[in-house]
Amino acid sequence: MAPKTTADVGGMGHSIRRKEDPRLIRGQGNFVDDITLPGMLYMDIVRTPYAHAKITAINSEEALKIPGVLAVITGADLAKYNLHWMPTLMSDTQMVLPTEKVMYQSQEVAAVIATSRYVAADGVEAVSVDYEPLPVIVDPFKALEPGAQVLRTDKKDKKDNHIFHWEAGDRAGTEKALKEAEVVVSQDLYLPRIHVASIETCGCIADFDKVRGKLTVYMTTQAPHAIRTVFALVAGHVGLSEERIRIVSPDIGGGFGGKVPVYPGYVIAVAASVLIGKPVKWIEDRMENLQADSFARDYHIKAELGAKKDGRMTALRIKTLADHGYADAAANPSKFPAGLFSICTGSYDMPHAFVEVDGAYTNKPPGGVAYRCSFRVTEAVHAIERMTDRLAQELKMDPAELRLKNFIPADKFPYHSALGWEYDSGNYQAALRKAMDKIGYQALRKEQVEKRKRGELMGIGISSFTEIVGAGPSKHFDILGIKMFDSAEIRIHPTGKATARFGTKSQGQGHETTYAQIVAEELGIPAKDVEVEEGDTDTAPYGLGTYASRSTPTAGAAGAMAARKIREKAKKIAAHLLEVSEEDLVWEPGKFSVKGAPQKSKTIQEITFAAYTNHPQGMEAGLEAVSYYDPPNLTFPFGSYICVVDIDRGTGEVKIRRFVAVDDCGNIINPMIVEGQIHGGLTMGMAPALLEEISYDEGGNMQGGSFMDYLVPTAVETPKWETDKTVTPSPHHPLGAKGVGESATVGAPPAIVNAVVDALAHLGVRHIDIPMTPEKVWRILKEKGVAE
Ligand code: MCN
Ligand code: CUN
Repeated sequence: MAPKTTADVGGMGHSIRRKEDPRLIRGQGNFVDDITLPGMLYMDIVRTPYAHAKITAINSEEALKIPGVLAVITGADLAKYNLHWMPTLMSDTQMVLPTEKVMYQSQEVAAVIATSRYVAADGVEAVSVDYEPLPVIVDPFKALEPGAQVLRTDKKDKKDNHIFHWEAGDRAGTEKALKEAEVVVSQDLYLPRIHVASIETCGCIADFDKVRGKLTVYMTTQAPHAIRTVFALVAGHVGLSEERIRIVSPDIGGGFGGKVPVYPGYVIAVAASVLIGKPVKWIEDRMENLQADSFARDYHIKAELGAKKDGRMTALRIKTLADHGYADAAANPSKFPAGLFSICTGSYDMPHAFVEVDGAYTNKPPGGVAYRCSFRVTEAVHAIERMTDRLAQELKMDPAELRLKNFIPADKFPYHSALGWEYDSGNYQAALRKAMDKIGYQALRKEQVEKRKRGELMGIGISSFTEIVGAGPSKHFDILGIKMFDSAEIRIHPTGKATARFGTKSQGQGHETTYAQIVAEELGIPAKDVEVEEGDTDTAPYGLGTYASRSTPTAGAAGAMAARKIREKAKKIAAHLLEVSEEDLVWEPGKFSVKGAPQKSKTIQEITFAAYTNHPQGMEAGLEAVSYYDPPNLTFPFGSYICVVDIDRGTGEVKIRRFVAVDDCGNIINPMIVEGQIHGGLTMGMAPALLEEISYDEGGNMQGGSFMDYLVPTAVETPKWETDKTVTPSPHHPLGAKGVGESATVGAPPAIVNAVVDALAHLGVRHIDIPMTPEKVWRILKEKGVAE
């Protein structure tokens, strides 16, 4: 689709350079830790080495002797104000600071407030805590065994470690279809705990102004307004009502879902600032970040897929056990304790499906947070794309052919899935065919046959994923009762420039650029003249924030709708200026002209000036609009990825030789930004497939709590991604756009696993759990007698 606007205007479809980059690449960004306030104090946190223990004493005496240490805050101090527990986004409860026992290794035990960061750290060393260790549960299956020790003793009536049961689909119908299926493949899959490890850790500055009774919190949050509401709900009883709270998210160095929840550190810093009356800064160090927050996945999946002998899929059944750690602090919409996992029928026309998920408590940090996942869609896509390959192997069919046979046909959209979703639009065949052509699929298969004869291990893996992003619609989606919509407010200033504010918050996605392009597209005001603001609750309209690739589907749509309201008013002013009726005007980006007399026209800038200097009698002055957009449906971006791997028989190392990613996110606002999102997402998809994992030993000790053990990919490990696209607009989004930010992370891992399993299939390998580290792969090679 050719852009409607000129390059100077820079509306949709132009790869204009990111407006935020000049400051970010010059080191002139403004992150929380860059902010210094007069009289600011520093907080550091005492953490437990035990995964489960009673606290018998906390001794702060020595710490308080250190010059510069002003206070040591404990759970008992917070309990006086009933602030020692807080609600999680899933309506569970989580400790701010413990009063009785700790539940996971590295949990917060006390906080030291001091005049400098260094003194605060010395204070932490000097606090001594006495613990009485308790038995530890790290295995969610054991947690659910009858007679297992009950972990949440704080909950009066809790008799087990079961958090929730959730299911979707037709249990009986699926059971019957599986019984009648000519082939059934079943597989256990484990998606381990992983951590987003964004460049910037979490942190905040809490600044309570005693005189005005107003709290300002600069914080690393993806959802400033929702956080403000949560703060007001938690601390309203001590006088912090919502109009007196201002949350400011300045520049954020990566969120990836990890910056959605409220972590104890934020709340302690707020309590400290209110109690002491001075600004308090808390910035996590890398180890704290890796050990205590932002954990995703930890899904134990059992999947069964039934089909006819010719490969036609007939039924899917999935049973999952989710390890949530000691509290269900997942960031999901309230009615969806397993997120949007029920997208697990994927891109296939599946007649019957049933899925159930149970959540369990263990002695681990709260899990299920997020990792570029669109609310558990990564897990769902992993399951169905692995199962599809399992089926292909079973039937000795080509996995591409099996997919093409089962895809929802392009003419069946909007498509109603067996698990209750209405897919808005799609053309899965086109995306897969494009990827196959680009990578030269048939030639690669021939090459593989040749290589196998020579004993070389080469594999080709496909993933044809369907994403589900853009929550709302508000009738189904809320967080703690707050409906999920999003917002935009556009003000056009007399000289024709604009300020546009949104309820979302970029953490690196480039909203300052792409939102400006949306305004440019709709009003013809050059994107460079549109200043985009997000993240300050005192100025931005209320919105639910940026996660689940929802910004384009919700706030982006709100931006278009607000701009259209402005255009309506601009039309009235243009009619007045040109002395014609509105019906006689035609719009082209940037100006209204008179039908049949194109030389008679008014530019948007002339109209804007008139809105403040020469507006029609009886019309209000000014040119601005707000839109709160409640999407009628989610958007369903999709794609087909093909990965080629070579496996080193000496080391077990998996080398990604080629990776072709064909994505479809409907109409694109900025192609360069979308490509960047996909590149980053692919690397973040490769990471858990090959490298990243956090596990715990029997004692609840974390393995992988530093960058020595937790392997984040660098440019060295990253292959050259080859991207391409198809464009299937969303029929209900005002710009035809779908979200894209998480597509690649969601779609990539199974393509890589499928490729590795494909390389080893002739040896009888059917499945490998991620991460497929060299050691794990080498052990398989050894077992199969092909290691060199
Ligand atoms: N875009 C576009 N055309 C489309 C769709 C999107 O030009 N059809 C552009 C958007 O305008 C936006 C970007 O692509 O600039 C991503 O848009 P969208 O898919 O709507 O996702 P969000 O803006 O809501 O971003 C959230 C998403 C999520 S949930 C995670 S996790 C993630 C991701 O974005 N975290 C990121 N990408 C990230 N990228 C960076 N640099 N940092 C993070 O923390
Ligand atoms: Cu699931 S990570 Mo993103 O939704 O912020």
